[in-house]
Amino acid sequence: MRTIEQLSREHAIPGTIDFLHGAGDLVSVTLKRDRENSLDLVLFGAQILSWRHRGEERLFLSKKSAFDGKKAIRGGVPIVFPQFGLGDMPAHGFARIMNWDVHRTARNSDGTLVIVLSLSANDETKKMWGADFAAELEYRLSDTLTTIMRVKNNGSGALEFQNAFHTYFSVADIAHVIVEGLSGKKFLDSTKNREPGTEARATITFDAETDRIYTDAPALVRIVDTKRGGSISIQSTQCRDAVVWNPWVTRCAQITDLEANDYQRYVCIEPGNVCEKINVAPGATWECGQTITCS
Ligand code: TA6
Repeated sequence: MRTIEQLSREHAIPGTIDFLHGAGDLVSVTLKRDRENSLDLVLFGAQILSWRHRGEERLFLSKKSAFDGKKAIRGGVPIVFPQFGLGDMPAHGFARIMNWDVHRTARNSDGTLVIVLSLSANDETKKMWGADFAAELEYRLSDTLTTIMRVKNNGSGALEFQNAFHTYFSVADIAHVIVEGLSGKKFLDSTKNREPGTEARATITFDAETDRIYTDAPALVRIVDTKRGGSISIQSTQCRDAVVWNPWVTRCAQITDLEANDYQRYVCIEPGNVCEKINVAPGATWECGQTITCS
């Protein structure tokens, strides 16, 4: 892994894209458009930890999260890949617990700040997943936040995986949050062993543990925060599913890196490909993405 000095020399745009020692001494990167609009991420997990949009923090990050470079960080935008949930690999795959490299940074002529991170098959990933892959995450910060994930199959056989952008959106109070766009959609209820159902409500509200995989998800889902005011739109591409997760009281108390009341402070909306695996042919590159807009 390259040092902060090397990364700064090769990729910093001083005062705009800077590399520093972050929480737990993890290598972190700040993309700063101005005093009120910035993005903080760490190379461990290629994980966004903070997005300040017009002076307001838009993401939830647990105060109890470990920043030890081993355990997944609780909050921000964990990247789920190549496995969703439990399975042969660590929970939600290994992308969120590996150190990613910096491929390039840029400040485009329209002021958009860009960082591209990369992770390729190596001895560590091969112990968990035999596949020969090269993954890239491109973050674009303008007045919106865009993430693009690309996965190339460098092997000679099929490459199959699941993925999701597991974004923890900060909300004023979950009891005053409405999620729009999923009415009439089919889902699997993960609190009931993935029992299938169809969303009968016009909008989703929260008064109990919610953990659903919407399997015919639309490209646009909106969070309306009636207490804070305003809304957040999540526009995705090449994501067939969208997970909606809030642990509520009992499940929250069981998650050791959350405080008892943290369930009130976030909702996860997670566009991805969870039910059916993505299949990438040898030599081909697949991509998906999400753009988050606050109003
Ligand atoms: O995406 C929803 C979910 O899979 C939930 O079932 C829930 O447990 C959550 O992710 C958090 O998983 P984690 O492995 O980060 O504790």
